[in-house]
Amino acid sequence: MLTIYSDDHHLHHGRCELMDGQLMPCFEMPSRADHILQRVQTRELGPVHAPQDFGRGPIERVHSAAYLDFFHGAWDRWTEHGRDGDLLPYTWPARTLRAVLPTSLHGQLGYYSFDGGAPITAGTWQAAYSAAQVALTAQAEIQNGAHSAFALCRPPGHHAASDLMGGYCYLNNAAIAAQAFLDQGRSKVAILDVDYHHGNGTQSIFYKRSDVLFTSIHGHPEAEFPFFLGYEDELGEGPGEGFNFNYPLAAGSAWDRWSAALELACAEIEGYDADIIVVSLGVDTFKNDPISQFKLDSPDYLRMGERIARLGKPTLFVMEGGYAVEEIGVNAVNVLEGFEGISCA
Ligand code: SP5
Ligand code: ZN
Repeated sequence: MLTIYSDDHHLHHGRCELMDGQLMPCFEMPSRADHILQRVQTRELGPVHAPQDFGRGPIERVHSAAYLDFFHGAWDRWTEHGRDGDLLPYTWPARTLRAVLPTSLHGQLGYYSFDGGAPITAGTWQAAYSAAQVALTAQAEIQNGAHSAFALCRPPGHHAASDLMGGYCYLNNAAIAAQAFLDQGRSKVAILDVDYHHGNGTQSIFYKRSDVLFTSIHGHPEAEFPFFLGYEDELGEGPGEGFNFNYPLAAGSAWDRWSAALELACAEIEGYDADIIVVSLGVDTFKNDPISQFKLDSPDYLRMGERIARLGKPTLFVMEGGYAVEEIGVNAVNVLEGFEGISCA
């Protein structure tokens, strides 16, 4: 399997995130992607290519131009204020307030974000832009006939909505790739989001549409980030009704319960008869993940990849979360090796 990777991810290295009521060192760090790349190479998964640059056009198919302009310019506005540390939002237009766009940097950052987990640093825009190009380049490979490809991107994307950052995410790499497939003539894309957290951004982008089926298996939002989306009764809206499926699971869920949910998601994907599958590949379902509560073990990721392969469709894997840095390479690449039918424990 071909991997697309850019070193630009190193340009994004946040110092702190606001998590569980405290400022904590960022869990989403550059060494995550470094470990995955290393594993891709030691397992000889296949060639590793740099991304092409498709420009801002395909990103604007998913994100609003106003949001992209804000994100692109935010760091310079921050340094013009004489600041140089990470920029974090702190006030959001929650219930009873108005979703107006203020003129102030902090007002605008609140408007364009939903949590304090996505710091903007000097290199965040470039890293996120390159991550989107990584996803688009892997997408183009499949569009040109490959059966599968791996977009090894960071920062991740599935929490980012059309004009919202949060949850370590700025640009929704998987959604951008899914939209590119449609724009290049495919008519049905199924997204399978296996990250531990609900892919609220991806869900919201496609919620009213039937050309993208969204399925997600995740920690129950009653008890887990992002709390405010990802419930079972969210089935899509208008023309999108019946094209959104959430499988929230309790803390402590291991492969038995997780794989039962995967069967349900796969049944929906099979019924939908997608042209293409995009997997939002988070491995924060791992038993030793520092911020998550599922109990998947490394060999389970082989089974995951095998099951996805049995869907029998061209499949784009887009890297999302996973914070057990030492094991992230083994777990992520196990999914890909399972998909390819190469068994390795
Ligand atoms: C892409 C992705 O995986 N983003 C995840 C963002 C999660 N941010 C909030 C984490 C809250 C963790 N709570 C852990 C409780 C541990 N006792
Ligand atoms: Zn996650």
